[in-house]
Amino acid sequence: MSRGVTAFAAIALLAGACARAPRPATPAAARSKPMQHTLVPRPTSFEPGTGDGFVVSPTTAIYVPAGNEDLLRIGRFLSDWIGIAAAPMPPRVDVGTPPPRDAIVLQLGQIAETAGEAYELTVTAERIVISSRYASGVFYGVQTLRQLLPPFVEHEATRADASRPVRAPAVRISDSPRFAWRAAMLDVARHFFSVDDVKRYMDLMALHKLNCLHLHLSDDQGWRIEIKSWPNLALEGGKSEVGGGTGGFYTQQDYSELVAYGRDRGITLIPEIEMPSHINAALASYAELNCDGVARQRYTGIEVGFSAVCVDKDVTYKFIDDVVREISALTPGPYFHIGGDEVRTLLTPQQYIAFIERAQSIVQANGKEMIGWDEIASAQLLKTTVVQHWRPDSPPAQAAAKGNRIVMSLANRAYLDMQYDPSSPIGLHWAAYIDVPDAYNWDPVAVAKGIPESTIVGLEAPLWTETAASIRDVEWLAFPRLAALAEVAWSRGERDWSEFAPRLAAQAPRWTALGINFYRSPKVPWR
Ligand code: TNX
Repeated sequence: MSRGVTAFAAIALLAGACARAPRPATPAAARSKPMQHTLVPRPTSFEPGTGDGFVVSPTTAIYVPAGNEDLLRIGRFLSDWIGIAAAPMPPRVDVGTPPPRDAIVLQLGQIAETAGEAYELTVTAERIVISSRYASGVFYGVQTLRQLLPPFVEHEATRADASRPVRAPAVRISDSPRFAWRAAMLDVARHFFSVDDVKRYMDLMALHKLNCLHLHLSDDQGWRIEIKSWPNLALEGGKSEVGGGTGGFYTQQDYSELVAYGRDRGITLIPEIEMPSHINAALASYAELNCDGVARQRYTGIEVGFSAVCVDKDVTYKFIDDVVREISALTPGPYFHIGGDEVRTLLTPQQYIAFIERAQSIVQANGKEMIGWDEIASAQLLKTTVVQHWRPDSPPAQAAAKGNRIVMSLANRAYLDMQYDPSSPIGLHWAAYIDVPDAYNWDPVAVAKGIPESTIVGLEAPLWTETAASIRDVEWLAFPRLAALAEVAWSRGERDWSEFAPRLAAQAPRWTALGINFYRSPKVPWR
């Protein structure tokens, strides 16, 4: 392996891939064969091999190329995931030459598909081989391999049972994503979620090949990240949350830990500081940010759109510049999300537009590309700015006309905080009830009605947490819908609920082994 390829591969995984990888060609033809596998998201091609497949034995080792830190780390992940399911010790990770049998080989090299996250996976009785041009593709090949192995492998307490073979079926898989932007959003402002909670969410995202986590770090109810030049934002603004709980915030070190955790799992972090509205927590922390110089009361309700920064004060832009600068310095990913939605009071359309353009300059000056909710499309946008389309009733025409990249997050399809049906004990329903088929049966390009496919870079599934107070609540809202949306984002070709539903149902034992609190929707034929 040449050094050049190795270095490039490292960058590809480190930077994460959302919206950076080349766009794949038009979808391959749909296949409507009977279910051959239970993989979610569905891979591009799956050809069953002959024989019984590969059995992980006490002597099986995982081989990675010498001198490649990314593949070494991925090999160690795989070893941890297999754990003690087949032997008293997890499989050894080796940088030597792989033997002809009893080996799981992770390698970089030429494969037919050029997209950054593409991989090939071959399982025979002798070996398992995962190949990709980049470490990010190897990582996804390993996620697929996890799903080929028995679900009990995922669970520490149930897997040390030598009577059950750890077998992967004989197969040849070739796979690559349809969209480079496959994101989830977690609102840590309405309720605060610990570093461990966010890591847990990233683990579950990675299993489903999602590659971007947008953290909604501030809102009326709370400010969740330490800003050294404005310490009260976190110390005061971090103290509240919906319902009156104690809130919390991430220190800069916590945030960096999340960045690194995501990077190792192919997930780019996108920080969002919401402005010019949804900003009460900051207005409660610093009196000078208010036009009247009087600090606001903390807010723990769930109404939206009542707060706004004082657009006429210089200190407002100093504040924004400091916040964007400090967070950008901790964020290797290329994006900074400024919110920009639901400015219901205080600002005229002209003031709003002027504010967005000024915020955009600040983000640009700090070396990042701006993202905003779709309202920002009324402003003059830089070519690099990304528009996140959430309002369900209209296609993102304004953004498309300007040629900006669009991420689809339709509230009536992709909002994980919507109730499944009227019996859901948590969740909102202002946009829709979204049962699992509703999350699955849509196409981000088709719903954009005539907007060129090339402007739609992918999708994001936001999870607002007005009604979700714990990671158990988050999991219940996210699963199974996040898996359905992951397939919408990853899989090419036509999709059909009746083909997907049994595959989705087959995830239940693995999710149970992982301890996921998922919703057993009556629409899914759980076994
Ligand atoms: C709309 S979507 C919001 C959020 C709420 C969410 C609840 C968007 C850009 N704004 O502030 O939390 O609805 O579903």
